[in-house]
Amino acid sequence: MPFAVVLILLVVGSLVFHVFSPWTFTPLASNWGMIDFTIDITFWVTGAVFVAVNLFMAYCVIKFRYKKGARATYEPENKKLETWLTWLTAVGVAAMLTPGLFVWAQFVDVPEDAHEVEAVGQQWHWSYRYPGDDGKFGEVDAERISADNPFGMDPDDPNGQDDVLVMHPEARVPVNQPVKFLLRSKDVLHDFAIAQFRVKMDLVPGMQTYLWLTPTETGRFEVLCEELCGIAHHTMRGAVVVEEPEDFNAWLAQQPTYSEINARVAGNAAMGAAQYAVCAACHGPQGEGLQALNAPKIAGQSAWYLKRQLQNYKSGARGAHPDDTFGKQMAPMAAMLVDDAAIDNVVAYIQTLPDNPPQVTVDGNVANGEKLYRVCSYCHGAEGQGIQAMNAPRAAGMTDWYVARQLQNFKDGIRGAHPTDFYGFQMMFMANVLHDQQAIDDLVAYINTL
Ligand code: HEC
Ligand code: HEC
Ligand SMILES: [Cu+2]
Repeated sequence: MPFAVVLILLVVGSLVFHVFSPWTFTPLASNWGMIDFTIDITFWVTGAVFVAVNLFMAYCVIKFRYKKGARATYEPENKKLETWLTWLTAVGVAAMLTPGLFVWAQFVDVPEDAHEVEAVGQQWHWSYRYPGDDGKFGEVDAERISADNPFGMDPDDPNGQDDVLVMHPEARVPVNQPVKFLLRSKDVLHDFAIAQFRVKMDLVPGMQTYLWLTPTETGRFEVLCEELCGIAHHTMRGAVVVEEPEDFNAWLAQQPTYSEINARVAGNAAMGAAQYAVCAACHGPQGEGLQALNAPKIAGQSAWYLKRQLQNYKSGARGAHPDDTFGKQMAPMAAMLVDDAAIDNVVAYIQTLPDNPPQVTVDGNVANGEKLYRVCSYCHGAEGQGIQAMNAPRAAGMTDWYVARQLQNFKDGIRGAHPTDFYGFQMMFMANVLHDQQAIDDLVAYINTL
């Protein structure tokens, strides 16, 4: 009897939960209402079967429970019942599968007027490419991928010169126009998914896959990598911003093309030296860092990372959190660098500064720190040297008290929580594996040995 009650409660509980659950679908923002319809049918069919089977089981448990002296009769065949069950099952399965076939037929049939965006996945972030004014993508080849050519573009292909390269994980598309996402992976399997659009597709190294949709709402929608196998795919967050065509065109026009990126002049260290005079007050004349002023060592840090941080401080992606006491001191300094050329120049100057080892100020259990560092090494390198392809900066040989504070800031959401701080966001997930101050100290003590 208690078992029958449990079965009935299970059914009632599941139904109540389904109706009142806080986990509902995100509002639909694309043309794929058919996919919701398919899922609804599946819910109805499997829900009805679930209720029927479990209630039948409860009924049997009650009806045929042990009675003294009662004997069961053996009745293996029942033609009528079997015919009924076969037909019901066939109808149920067909009801679940048929709409899926219709949706799939539409899913692989891309409208002629769809414009194209390429989404490139790599461990662990997204970047995007638009075909430019000629509407044609240039040739790419995985063999050509390098730090200077992250898309593997063919420098001699005329179609590629006007390709627009978006190096960060936020793409934009115009509302109410069909868009085809071409999907390419540089390394392992990834999966491009946007909940509000109801679409997802795997990225397979060595081949190009695609999906298409027509966004019907403006807004910012999160891109998730829904690949399960491998570490850190959950940190591969990005976004697709859907906006009015005018806004989209204005944005696209501002993005650099492949040939513009190639034509960029390197920063001028001599001009940067003048700008650095201000920085020296806090970061020290040699960029060695001054703990008394909470300013870290920046000499010896990679140029790409310094540039991105200065841009983040300027745009408010970093240093704008109300509790970010030290970031707030830095943000107005970055604002003094008027344009990208000024940033390039000062960074070029910082690259000329000597890379002296800083004083060690943090100690902890190195053996424990080594264990904790294992996961970090995927992105920051076994020697803590930093890996540009992972967007992860150098951590070894930098000011240790600053590294410790950043980990705490990531943990507390003081750094990395801004919606356009794409890479800081990733670190926020990672810092959460460090449970307390002791873990941070142990880890930093280990980094000090690298
Ligand atoms: C008023 C003091 C001050 C001045 C002047 C200053 N900074 Fe900073 N800077 C800081 C502090 C404090 C931090 C650390 C912020 C934190 O802890 O989050 C910082 C952080 C940075 C970082 C981030 C380093 C990292 O590893 O993430 C960079 C890059 C940087 N500063 C460059 C500069 C440059 C270039 C200039 C000159 C244009 C400059 N700073 C001027 C105080 C200053
Ligand atoms: C999935 C890749 C990934 C992993 C794993 C990872 N990081 Fe990071 N880390 C990053 C990225 C990307 C950044 C740069 C964030 C930015 O641009 O603001 C970063 C930034 C940092 C910074 C800030 C450096 C500075 O100069 O401000 C520290 C400190 C850091 N990571 C430490 C760690 C530690 C310790 C671990 C292991 C617990 C770890 N990271 C694991 C990707 C990763
Ligand atoms: Cu992934």
